[in-house]
Amino acid sequence: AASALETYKTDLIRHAMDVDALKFGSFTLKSGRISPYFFNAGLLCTGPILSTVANAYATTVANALANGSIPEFDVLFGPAYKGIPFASTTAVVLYTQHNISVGFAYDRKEAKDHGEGGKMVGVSVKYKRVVILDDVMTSGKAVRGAIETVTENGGEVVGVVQALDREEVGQDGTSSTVQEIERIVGKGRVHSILKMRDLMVWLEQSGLSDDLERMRDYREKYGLKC
Ligand code: OMP
Repeated sequence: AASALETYKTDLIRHAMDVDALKFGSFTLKSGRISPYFFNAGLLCTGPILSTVANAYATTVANALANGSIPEFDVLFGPAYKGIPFASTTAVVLYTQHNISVGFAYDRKEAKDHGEGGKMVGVSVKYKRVVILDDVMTSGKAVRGAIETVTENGGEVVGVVQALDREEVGQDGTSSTVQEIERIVGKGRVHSILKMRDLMVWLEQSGLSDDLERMRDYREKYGLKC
């Protein structure tokens, strides 16, 4: 049998299931892939759930810093829109629970043509080491956009932390999305709270064998070959 998941992971899965942020069924993804599960991070929106999510992100960031897989950094960047509350609450928890002090920044989807101008809000990323905090990565299109935004504004992306790694093959169809993104930001620098395999462990331990079977089929088709 698979080994038990850490508490911060099962907490997140349970909370996400409670509010339908994590669903099993049949869903068409942005990439056109038909998936047996969908993770809608936008529904993780109560105080208790945000607290669980921010704790889980902060634990993931702190672990990655502690084992040296991401270097010390200056700014947490939350891409609009869903990344914004996650990055801000994670910056708070990094400070209060882990004594790690970082800035927080996000972008607008539409540039303002007067006043503050530009797309960026929050602390400046210029000449700064930046970690991107995002919800979920499938083909990597969304996260590539976030990397571009930070780079165009003079920042250096030194890490990416996502809530869920769907562990799928990327745009070139051979390597994984994570490998493709690590070619841009550096090897070992893409992290996630949960991976698809964690959801499969959870389904197995919960006796949900039909869903598990559909997850296996999907993984066979679009998953990492390892
Ligand atoms: P890629 O841009 O293909 O990596 O897909 C990631 C984006 O798809 C996320 O930022 C979401 O907007 C959306 N998505 C989810 O939110 N949850 C999923 O489980 C799957 C997707 C998706 O469409 O692939």
